[in-house]
Amino acid sequence: MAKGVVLITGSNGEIGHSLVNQLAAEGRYQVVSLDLTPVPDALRAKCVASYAGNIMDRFLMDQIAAHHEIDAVFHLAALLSTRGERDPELAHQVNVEGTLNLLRVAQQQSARLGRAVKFLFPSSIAVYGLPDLATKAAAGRVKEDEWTVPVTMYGCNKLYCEHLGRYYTHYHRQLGALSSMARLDFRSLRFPGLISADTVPTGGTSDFGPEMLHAAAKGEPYSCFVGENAQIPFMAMPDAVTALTSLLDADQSKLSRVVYNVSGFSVSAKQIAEQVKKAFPKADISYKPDLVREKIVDSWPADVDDSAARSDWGFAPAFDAERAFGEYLVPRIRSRYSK
Ligand code: AKB
Repeated sequence: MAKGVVLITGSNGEIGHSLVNQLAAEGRYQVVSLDLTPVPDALRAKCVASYAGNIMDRFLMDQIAAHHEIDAVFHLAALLSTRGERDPELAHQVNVEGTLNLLRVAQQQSARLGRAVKFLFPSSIAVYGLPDLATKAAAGRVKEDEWTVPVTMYGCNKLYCEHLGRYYTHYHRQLGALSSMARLDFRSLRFPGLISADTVPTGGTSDFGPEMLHAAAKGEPYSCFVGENAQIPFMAMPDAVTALTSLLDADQSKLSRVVYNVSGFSVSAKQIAEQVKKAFPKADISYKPDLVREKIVDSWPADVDDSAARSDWGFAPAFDAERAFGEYLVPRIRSRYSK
């Protein structure tokens, strides 16, 4: 039987890189990649086709859909929270209009193939908005339906796109004669901050975690843009990729929601610094909070309740903070920067 085709947007980004590598290693799917900039040759070699272009380009998207019978979309392309605050209207265009364009294509593909195309959407902890630190401390591990009052354009965009996905899955053209088979199958994860050994993120507000680690590994000083008590959950990149592929594989009848919290470990900036200094004792880390970025981090929960993901589709992160730093991040980063 021919392998199914998955389309990955934002394939040049942090998650994209790891996901293309993982899917190529598993060999279960043919990967079609799309990013604004061409993917490097090593990644391109792992794809059946690679496109460089804009997700808002209707013509390009229709062309991709005409050339490939897409079974699943991983729509990773987005402008992150700090970048989004610098240009909110652009963030809305990319994050909302771009997503709508992808949903349109996936819906049409579902109708054409007569089966629901799966649409995997990484949402974010940024959909939450806690008003102050006292409320954050009292809220503890926040559930999916609590405190969804985001304070960033990116958080608003992600929350709205979750609703768009739910709409396309259950109600799209509900007054028309389309059968439910013509609808797509939207599944979303709310990721915490992600830390990868291979890439450093850009444009996010959880970037202080990965930036601190990568700077120390390169022997560079790091001035942290949040105070040492700022705390949010993080996840090691391999767990993020496994979460996406596990949700892709999950039995639809077991899914009680379209959007799931997932978490790895909840740590403060100071606890990240301690892990970094354990591995790199000469790390030069100081704190110079940017009050606006810190306020954004403070509006995100210190941790999330991911029990629905655990019980519905067996989510179980392999890495707590000790294992993430000790067994994945530090060894891999050491070898990366020693080359
Ligand atoms: C960001 O900081 O904007 C992202 C996120 C938490 O979704 N890493």
